[in-house]
Amino acid sequence: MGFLQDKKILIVGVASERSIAWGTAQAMAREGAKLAFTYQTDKLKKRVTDLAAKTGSNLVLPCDVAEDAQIDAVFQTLEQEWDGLDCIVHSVAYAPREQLEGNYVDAVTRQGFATSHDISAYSFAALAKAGRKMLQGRNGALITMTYLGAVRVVPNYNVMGIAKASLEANVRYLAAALGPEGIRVNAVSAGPIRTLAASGINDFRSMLTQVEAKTPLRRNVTIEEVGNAAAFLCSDLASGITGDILYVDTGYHILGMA
Ligand code: NAD
Ligand code: 0WE
Repeated sequence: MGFLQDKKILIVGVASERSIAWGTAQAMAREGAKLAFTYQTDKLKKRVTDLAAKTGSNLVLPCDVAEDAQIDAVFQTLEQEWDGLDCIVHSVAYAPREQLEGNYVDAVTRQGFATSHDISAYSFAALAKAGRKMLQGRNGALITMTYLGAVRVVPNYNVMGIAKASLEANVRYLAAALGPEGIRVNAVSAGPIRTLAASGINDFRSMLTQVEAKTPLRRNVTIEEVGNAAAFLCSDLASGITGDILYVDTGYHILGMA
């Protein structure tokens, strides 16, 4: 019996077989969870539906997290399918492309700042708000994905770093607000991984090479490793852990000088 046997879990953020959300879904399915998935746009519907099927799931719903109506519709459907929900996995981030290069002060704009915070940070609270009723009374859990750029300066990460800092504070405020209802809230801080969100980032390859050369384990992390940690945080094995950021980055974040 897996450590998530029969838990009902919503996965938000699968875009491809390289997605961190997909590594998480696979780990959770392996441990016995029943999964539902969302996709951002119609372009991704077939891809997500095909991946969901590999985990035995046919619950695949549209959800652009910029739209409250779409978020509400997800939980309306889930309420008809399931008697409750044990976990929501939020694995979503977006900043307009031009925000993610060059000097932060040159790049940042009011609109770029607002959009990146809306999609990458507020959306986690929005899912918590809409999913709250279904998560109550069953030791529910919320998980999100963050990055070291929230707490250290990483060249070109720019406004995404500020949005991830907001997301990490969101983890703590949500944990305090929902703890009395038995709902735990945590984040996994992953090392760099080549996913769709990383494609088109200048010099991403050299980031991976640098990490490999310097980090304690001398290699990059995988979506399977991030997924295993997320599955643990969702499970009753982590019943005493809330409001925390768990680094799954082959140890890179401990370094002061490499
Ligand atoms: P990915 O491209 O596979 O996933 C990003 C997801 O965000 C996609 O599924 C996309 O559809 C979704 N998304 C973007 N805007 C959305 C919107 N408006 N509504 C709904 N969904 C939306 O890339 P990934 O690397 O797996 O990213 C997942 C999470 O992991 C992100 O929060 C990212 O910041 C975080 N993360 C990534 C890395 C990395 O190096 N890849 C490292 C640490 C943390
Ligand atoms: O969180 C991320 C990336 C999130 C992301 C990626 C894109 C690319 C396409 C957000 N918005 C967009 N917008 C797009 O138009 N990561 C942790 C991966 C990442 O991105 C970087 C990194 C790392 C690491 C950008 C600059 C520097 C380092």
